[in-house]
Amino acid sequence: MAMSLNHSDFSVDVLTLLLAKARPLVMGVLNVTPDSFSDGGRFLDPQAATAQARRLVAAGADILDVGAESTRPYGGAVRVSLEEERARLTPVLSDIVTLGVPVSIDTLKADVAAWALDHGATIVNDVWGLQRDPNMAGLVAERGVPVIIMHNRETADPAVDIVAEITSFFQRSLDIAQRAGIARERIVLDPGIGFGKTAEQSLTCIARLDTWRGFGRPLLVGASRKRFIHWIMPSDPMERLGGSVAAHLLAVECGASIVRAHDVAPTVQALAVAAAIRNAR
Ligand code: HH2
Repeated sequence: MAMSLNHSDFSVDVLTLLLAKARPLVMGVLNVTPDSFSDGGRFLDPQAATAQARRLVAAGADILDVGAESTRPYGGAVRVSLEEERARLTPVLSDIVTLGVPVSIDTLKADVAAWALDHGATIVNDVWGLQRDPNMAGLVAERGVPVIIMHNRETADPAVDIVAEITSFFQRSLDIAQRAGIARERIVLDPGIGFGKTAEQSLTCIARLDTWRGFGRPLLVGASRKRFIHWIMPSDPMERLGGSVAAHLLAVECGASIVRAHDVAPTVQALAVAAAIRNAR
């Protein structure tokens, strides 16, 4: 039976929330950026950002993932200074941490993560899996917070065996985590859909997700509005809702415990219907 949790429970153990809810979690995306690939500029204004956060929570988001620097691998996301990233987050973070769901900070910088943890975020989302900023692992260990380790690479190479590459990347990140003193039960693994991957490799990541169940950690998939959908059926980012929902449903079938979505209401509804059909079997 589901029980209610407050956001401090989540910092104890990601599995606590998963077990308590007994269903996949939906992480709602909040981009306080001018240049995110699908919604850049829409939520740069603090009022628009907090209103969007409220909508995401009302729609059923279990976690809010806030980012102030686009991670867009191709198409030239502008690198943002520490000061600028913090300035974008400052008017938003203190408000969204009061909404009753845990907030994760999506950043490449340990200094930004530390600042966000000081201001109420309780999860670190590192799209370089502890392998970019040398201070990230130490920070996560010291604060004892959950961390999302996402696979990434600079460029896509169709010749790469993406499943094997992600497996060794995860192993390397887990070794870094262990050496830093991060408890294994604080870790979530994410194959990083669209990051340094061809469209086919992104599809493979979802189809072969069960490969990484062997690490014994919850798996997160963020397929929302990503380019592989356009590769299957040409569409602008804002027109990829059907593909995003389909990808997340299949990801859950293949073992994902958390999906990262811009469009929370349809994702929550689709997951609930899929679960109900599964239960009726
Ligand atoms: N995808 C994006 C950003 N952060 N974090 C995790 N763990 N997994 C993902 O798949 C992931 C992520 C890209 O999406 P978005 O935040 O909308 O775009 P941008 O990075 O351009 O702001």
